Amino acid sequence: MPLPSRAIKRKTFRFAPPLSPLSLLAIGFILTSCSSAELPALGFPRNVTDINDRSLNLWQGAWIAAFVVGAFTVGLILWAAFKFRRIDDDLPPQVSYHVPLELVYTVIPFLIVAVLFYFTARDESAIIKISPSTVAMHEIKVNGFQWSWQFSYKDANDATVTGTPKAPPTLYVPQGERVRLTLTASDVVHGFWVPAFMMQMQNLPGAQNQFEFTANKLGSYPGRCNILCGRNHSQMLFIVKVVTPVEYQNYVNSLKGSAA
Ligand SMILES: [Cu+2]
Repeated sequence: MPLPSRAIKRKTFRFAPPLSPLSLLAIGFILTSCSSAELPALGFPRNVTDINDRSLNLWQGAWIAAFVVGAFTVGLILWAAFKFRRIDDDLPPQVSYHVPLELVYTVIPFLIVAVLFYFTARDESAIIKISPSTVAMHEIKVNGFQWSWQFSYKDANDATVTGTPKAPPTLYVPQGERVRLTLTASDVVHGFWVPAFMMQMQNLPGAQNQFEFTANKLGSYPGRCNILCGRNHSQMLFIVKVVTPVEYQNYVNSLKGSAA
């Protein structure tokens, strides 16, 4: 059916672009007070542990891929919007079942997912790899319960520190030495999460999960439960304190002393 003909009035207008991507980026950095040294990390906490070191490339690569795909998509949208904008009342050629085109837009997303999957699986399996028993290791058990955490240090003959929602516990780890955490739960599923380490793993009742890390930077890093585990989930806080090996040894000795 032909479209009702009607005169199209061409309005003259000036295209005032909103903020350009570059100026948006600049405003973003000013608002987040991101320095030029931090810029390549794109908000990623660098060098806190060896886990961060490994996942930094994955993080940067994922952002670059997202920027490229985003820019390409916006470019295509703008190109189509301007090139094929309504000029007259004639219908443009109607295309359906364009097999080559449909193959292209099926294969490209598949390739994107495959590449992201490959790099994610490669880094994840390296991060959760457990060292052979010959490697020197500080072993600490991390038990989650409603509503806090228990840290048991093998170095202190399994002396245990138990936190409460009002007095969140502190997990001490030595700088530059390998630490293995064994995660368990007393009641329901909890999630051990230290945002600055870029690492989280679940505490499962009746099962053990493990991961290892070497902390590079001294400091205190907040941690929390990241699995909604019940009413007081939000109070399941803790601190990870990276201290010098000597301070760690003193702490462990003090635990042994108080347990004796
Ligand atoms: Cu929890």
